[in-house]
Amino acid sequence: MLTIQSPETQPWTKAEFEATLRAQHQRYHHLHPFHQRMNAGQLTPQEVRLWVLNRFYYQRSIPLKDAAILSNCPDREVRRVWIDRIIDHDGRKDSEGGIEAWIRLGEAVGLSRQEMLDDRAVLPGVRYAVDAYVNFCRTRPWIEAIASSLTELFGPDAIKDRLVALEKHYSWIDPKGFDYFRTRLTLAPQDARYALNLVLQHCLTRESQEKAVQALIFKCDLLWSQLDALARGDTRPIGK
Ligand code: AHQ
Repeated sequence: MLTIQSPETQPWTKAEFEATLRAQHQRYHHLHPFHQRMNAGQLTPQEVRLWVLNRFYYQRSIPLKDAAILSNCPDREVRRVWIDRIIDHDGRKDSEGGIEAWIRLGEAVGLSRQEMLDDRAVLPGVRYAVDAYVNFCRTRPWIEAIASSLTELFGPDAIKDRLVALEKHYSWIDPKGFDYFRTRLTLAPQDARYALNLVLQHCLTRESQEKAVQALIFKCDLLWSQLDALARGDTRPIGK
């Protein structure tokens, strides 16, 4: 029997689907007032340290969410590629990895390694956003979790602008501390391209396409809410 699909249920073409994913750029955290203030050189050293310390909780959670995606993904070809993301952050014998590079960023802004690794300093709003991301990747189908990583379509331009601003306005920070961002400028576009192709290739029904877009919106919102918490600062009666 011929089933006529209505415009609301008909799958998007690949071009329409990709355009809908890329349209979420308008929700990306480069537009958040905190990042806008950072790029304008208006953050105090204390605000920079708060950002570096709290973003570190996000960075060191990335391998956990990527390992969750691996554990849910039955496709060996995908796992063989995706596993590199864990190594990019955790490092291995011959490479320090992004987590170590972020600790060096912490030291460059005046935080000790011990402070960076002290979970108690993480703001509640940051912790809950990051933990929500890890749990999303643990509990949702692997392709939806991969779709949530597509914020990296927007990352490189934001990091490029940030790097220029940090070097221009924050001369009190040793620029070697920014090595992490320089590495992302190479890795993020590769990661985003691979993830986008997987999502376009696997989400062929309108329902799966819309779930992929919702996963990307969810991720934009969690990145946004981290910065909302940072903009408010530590309002707890007892800091740790
Ligand atoms: O440094 C970042 C990073 O390693 C990742 C992994 C990726 C993912 O899998 O969700 N997202 C991401 C991001 C990183 N840096 C953020 C920034 O603004 O510095 C951007 C963030 C992202 O866009 O998701």
